[in-house]
Amino acid sequence: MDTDALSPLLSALRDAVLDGDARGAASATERALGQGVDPQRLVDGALIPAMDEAGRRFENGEFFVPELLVSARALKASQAIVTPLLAQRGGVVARGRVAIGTVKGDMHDIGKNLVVALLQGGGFDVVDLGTDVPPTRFVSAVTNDRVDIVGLSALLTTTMLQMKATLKAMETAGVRGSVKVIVGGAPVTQRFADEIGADGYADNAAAALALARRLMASGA
Ligand code: B12
Repeated sequence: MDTDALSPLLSALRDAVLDGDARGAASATERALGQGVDPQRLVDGALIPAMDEAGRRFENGEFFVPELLVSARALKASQAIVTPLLAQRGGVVARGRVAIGTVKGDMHDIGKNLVVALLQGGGFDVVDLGTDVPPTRFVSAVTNDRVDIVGLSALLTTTMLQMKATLKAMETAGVRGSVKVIVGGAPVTQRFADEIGADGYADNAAAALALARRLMASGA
């Protein structure tokens, strides 16, 4: 489909998310998929730009938390349709096992859910620990779920510090050496990842999948 034909479909989805219109977002998603638009294109061309715009409006005082919430709910109505399609792309052979969650004190999960979908789509077996995950829960995922990689997500500058606390808890429990730890989320940087001693950082879901594959190839 050429870009001209695609853009009204993407705009309709983006606008429905920004209007907090969950039904509209679901039907715009179905309509675009019905016309052959790739699900990843819907994520990159409509869902992520919608959340960026919601964030911009929040910063400018045009949106408050209730507006952010309804936009996030509308986005999730689309994500519920798109995620299984992205996750289906994987092969049947698991490439490795990843436990991933949003760190303690942090409820943001839209980006983490995208990472989950792409990892599943890339053939990884994923244990999704959800949001507000305390360090002890990440530790028990390593001991009980036999994971190769632990993924930590944080969207707040305050909760980023929980990443460091989680790595420390893994060290104290004696399990840090048995897994690779990857980190991400809007405020996280490669520099921060290096500072806290994480094994990898990625700034988007596709890069997170590439990173997880690299780590597995290097013997995670
Ligand atoms: C939606 C949203 C919310 C929703 C969240 C709904 C949900 N279920 O997720 C709600 C309304 C609940 C919310 C609440 C709050 N929010 Co908010 N929120 C946002 C917003 C607009 C979008 C976030 C988002 O979903 N982005 C889209 C996704 C796709 O991007 P992403 O998360 O970065 O993920 C990608 C990458 O980072 C990476 N990635 C993510 N995780 C991981 C993990 C790994 C392992 C890897 C490798 C990669 C990776 O891949 C992802 C996919 O490409 C942002 C602004 C923004 N533009 O970021 C503010 C923002 C994050 N929120 C903010 C704030 C302040 C809050 C509140 C404190 C507001 C309040 N006063 O109550 C609360 C905190 C609640 C809490 N305890 O968590 C601030 C944070 C400021 C800061 N510097 O800390 C922001 C930046 C808004 C702003 N500009 O001020 N929020």
